[in-house]
Amino acid sequence: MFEQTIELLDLPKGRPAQGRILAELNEAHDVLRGEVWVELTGRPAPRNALVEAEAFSAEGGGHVQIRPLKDAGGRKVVTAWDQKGHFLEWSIDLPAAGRYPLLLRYHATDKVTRRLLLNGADLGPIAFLATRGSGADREHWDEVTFMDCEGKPFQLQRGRQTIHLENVDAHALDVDYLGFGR
Ligand SMILES: [Ca+2]
Repeated sequence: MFEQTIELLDLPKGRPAQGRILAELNEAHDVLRGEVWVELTGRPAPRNALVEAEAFSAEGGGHVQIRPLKDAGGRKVVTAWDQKGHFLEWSIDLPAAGRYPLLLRYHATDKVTRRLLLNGADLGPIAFLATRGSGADREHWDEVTFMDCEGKPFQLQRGRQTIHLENVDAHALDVDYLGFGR
């Protein structure tokens, strides 16, 4: 396991970007190559379409814990969401109708599945890849976006939205915030 931060230069600003990052590891007698596909939204999520995970509006089937994240200026996260059938629900007001990806900042030590209901519609399971580390540091957290079953952002009306996520695999998912990106 290794981590390397690189700076991406000359990418279009304010627009989505997709591409590959190639990596070469030069050993004494070998060169190991790997690649990863990346997608950048190009625009930060609108602040008014995000909700802190700890500000959930409903909970059932268990009780999460809320704890502060180290060195994060008082930022809090939801943890101990590791029982099957335990669900959380959040309400978010969207200022305008449109197409939005679901966005979530999380930490997980294993691959995790949650059942998603959006405004009461059962959209089935969504999967989260494992992130790094224990979740104690900011670098252990990743932001991920989800699209609808056609690979497009969700078509949503203006006003109150309800996001419902249910634990279906008894794996833990720690969440910082969630909502809708651009
Ligand atoms: Ca939070």
